[in-house]
Amino acid sequence: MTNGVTTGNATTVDWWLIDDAGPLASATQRADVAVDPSDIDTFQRDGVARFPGLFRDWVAPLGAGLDRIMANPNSYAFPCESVTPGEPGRFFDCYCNWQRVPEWTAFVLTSEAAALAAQLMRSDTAQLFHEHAFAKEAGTAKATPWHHDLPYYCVDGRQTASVYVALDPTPVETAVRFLRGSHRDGNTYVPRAFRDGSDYHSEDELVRAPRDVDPDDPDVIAFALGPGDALVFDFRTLHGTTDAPIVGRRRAFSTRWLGDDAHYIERNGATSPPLDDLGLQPGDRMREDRFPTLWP
Ligand SMILES: O=C(O)CCC(=O)C(=O)O
Repeated sequence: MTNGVTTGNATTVDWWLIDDAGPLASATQRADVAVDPSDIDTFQRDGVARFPGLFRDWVAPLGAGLDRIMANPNSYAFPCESVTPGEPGRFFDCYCNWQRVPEWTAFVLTSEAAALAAQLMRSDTAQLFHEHAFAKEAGTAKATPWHHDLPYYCVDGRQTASVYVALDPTPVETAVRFLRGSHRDGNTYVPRAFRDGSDYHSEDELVRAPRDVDPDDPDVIAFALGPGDALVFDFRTLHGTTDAPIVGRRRAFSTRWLGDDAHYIERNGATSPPLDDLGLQPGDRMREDRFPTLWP
């Protein structure tokens, strides 16, 4: 335990507050957005694309929800503190709370995120997998280890997207960096714990994720972000940060989206979130009651 919070994303509260999210999805409407074809090409080619200011109006409500969780983490699903005793700052993350935080429920059910993800994935549909929020407080000098998201999940597919919304001004030095084109390298990398960078135990044939990526590699890209700017990246795109100390706060709210070809997969190792009770067979589409299709 650190600060009274279980280390590693364990949870004592039930993720599912809503038995069947389908009716809620049908009763609500998502905002549309016209994505420029050049941004779709960028996302497909580089594995990441940027949308300045798109979610400016959501910054205050999304941030208020995250601050409530950070003040009372054990009442929410999968809280995690990744700064170890003696290290400066606070590196907090949590996921699977969109049903518990009304502002986040409103975001997934009404914002442009679903339409944006669908178009970038070149998918007819966008199905919500879950959300993941991050906060690094001033002075935190803990790198986010290089990783890609797909092998943390019990899903596979080539049409996936994370819509990552910056909630604070984020200078390029402390922003998430991406290895451009790595979503197309054919590798699946071993997931890593954020707390100490250690590899997850897995019986699958996975490649060890890079411990660091050459900062002078022209394919390492990062963007200074303002509140409400979004980065959208493929679950297969490698990303991480340096250990440059955080100035001010650096919070972000990410929603994870599944496209037409995404499906359930059984992994021979831990997944995050741990979803081994879904009653699905490999190849099945994820359950609509838990993971509602929100686009179209
Ligand atoms: O904000 C960060 O440092 C990490 C973000 C991340 O790894 C993700 O959204 O998948």
